[in-house]
Amino acid sequence: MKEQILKIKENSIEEMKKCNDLKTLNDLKVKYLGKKGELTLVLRQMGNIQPEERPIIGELVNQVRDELNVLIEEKEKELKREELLKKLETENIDVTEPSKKINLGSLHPITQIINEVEEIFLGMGYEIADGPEVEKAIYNFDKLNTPPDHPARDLQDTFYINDEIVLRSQTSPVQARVMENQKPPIKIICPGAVYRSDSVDATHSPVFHQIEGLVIDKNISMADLKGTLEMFAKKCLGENTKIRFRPHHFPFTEPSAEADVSCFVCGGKGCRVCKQEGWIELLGCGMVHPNVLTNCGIDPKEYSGFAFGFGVERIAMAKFGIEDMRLIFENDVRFLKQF
Ligand code: 2U9
Repeated sequence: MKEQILKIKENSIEEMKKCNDLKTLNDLKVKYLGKKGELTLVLRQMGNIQPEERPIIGELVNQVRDELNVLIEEKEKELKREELLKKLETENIDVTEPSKKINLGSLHPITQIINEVEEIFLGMGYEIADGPEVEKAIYNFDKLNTPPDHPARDLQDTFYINDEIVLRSQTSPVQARVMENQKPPIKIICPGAVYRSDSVDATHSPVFHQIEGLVIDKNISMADLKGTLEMFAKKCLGENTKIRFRPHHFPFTEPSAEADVSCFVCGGKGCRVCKQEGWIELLGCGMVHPNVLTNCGIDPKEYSGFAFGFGVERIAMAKFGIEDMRLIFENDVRFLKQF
């Protein structure tokens, strides 16, 4: 049996020398060392030999198997190296071949407007504040001087989760939360999605975006509000933009106003965008109502402030010439790729 084992070793080494590809090498491994390989079969015949010979034969088989394993491993490394060298010699990469075209996306027009407005106000020293979209009615209405019988609180206008929780109908609750948690001076803008129970049409959507701003400090006056908004309008819509204020009413500001800007398409002469008026309604604003300051833990005798707010979709529609708000939310790539 010893001779048989040594013969197997001799044969396998001989065959391995001739082998020059990985597939044949693997076949050789199976042939000699596999489950039904020649060396394994020798072990199965151990029953036929003298018991005292068994350990000697067993050790010899193990020794031969270890040697073969080492040789196979070395041969494998050698063949792999040869294969790689052959590949490097034969495969050429054409670095001048045009690459596959990658379709780059772009920022959604609403995101573009929000980014642009953020940049302008960051430049004026404002911070950006964020808050929950599912909000307590207390923050969305009560603290903002909007009593339970106010029409804005009607089920027809606001999405209620239950009696106390709503989908925020404005980003003002973010400002109320900041006022509660931060001592003045406060200078923030709050961009984000808001929800109102409106049917979808060319100018309405149950979800839209707002940017609201708030400044609270000592001696803040209507002059600061006007100067800030004029600066903003010029930076956002062009240096020649004019701004005008019309009296208005909001429960959270007193006095309140709506601000219009001279049409940035025709410069005020009258065109399709401004509906021949020369002016475009931009935003709502006012001096923060003393009740709101008190409700949010700020003493109205010591501090005053102004606030403003606008709908991002309306600005995007005017600026990009979009005539139907539904296009903004449908996310049709043919529409979006124009921006
Ligand atoms: C606090 C106090 C006052 C935010 C303001 C407006 C005026 C306003 C609307 C314009 C169109 C929103 O998208 S829209 O429907 N907003 O006119 N918003 S003053 O006033 C605040 C906010 C927070 C604590």
